[in-house]
Amino acid sequence: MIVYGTGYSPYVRKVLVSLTEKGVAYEHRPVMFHAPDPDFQAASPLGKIPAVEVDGFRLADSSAILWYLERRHPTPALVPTDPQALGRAVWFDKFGDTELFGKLIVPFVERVLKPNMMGQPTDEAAVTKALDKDLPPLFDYLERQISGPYLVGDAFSIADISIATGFYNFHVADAQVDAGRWPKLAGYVAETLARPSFQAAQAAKKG
Ligand SMILES: N[C@@H](CCC(=O)N[C@@H](CS)C(=O)NCC(=O)O)C(=O)O
Repeated sequence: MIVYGTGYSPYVRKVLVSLTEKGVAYEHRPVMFHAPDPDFQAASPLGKIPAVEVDGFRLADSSAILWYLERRHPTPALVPTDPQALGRAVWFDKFGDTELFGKLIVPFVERVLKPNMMGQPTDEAAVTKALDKDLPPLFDYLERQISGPYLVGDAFSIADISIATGFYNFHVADAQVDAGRWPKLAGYVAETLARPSFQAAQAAKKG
């Protein structure tokens, strides 16, 4: 399997973590979004990352890819079968990709992406707004949801992958979850990012 997308992307990381958890070998091509690589363009209709290609089959979108992988390589399962657990796993995948991601990524965009890769100045006020206003209600919610090592049921799942992935970028941007205010979330994030699959994905090529 070929995986397109820089290792900086939280969405690409979802795919790399899933592949490692399932023990599937892959070739990583760390392209930026909208890269003019014809093979990547063919795999990603909107030019977004990630996209994958396997034996001529091409697919974009991290969630679509995770569901494809689940059917193609069912063990270990990353999608629960119990109806309520399944519903919650899909919810956390969606919540992570949409509500959480846009706010969690702000420190990375402002402090890493803009100055180092886009030649633009950091807007530290935007970082302060994310940290002080936008993220606390989401962290409060997650703190209430955590009661063990996994977000859903008694096994690691797509819920954990999709919630934890953006915290790597958060940490790279010198931002931390305040363990005094959100002790369960801080512990959960540290433990999840310490998994070998996340460690391998974090070491993935960035470009
Ligand atoms: N829903 C997509 C979102 C992917 C996405 O937005 N990736 C970003 C990079 S982290 C991207 O390609 N951005 C370029 C764009 O939005 O045009 C997924 O889960 O894969």
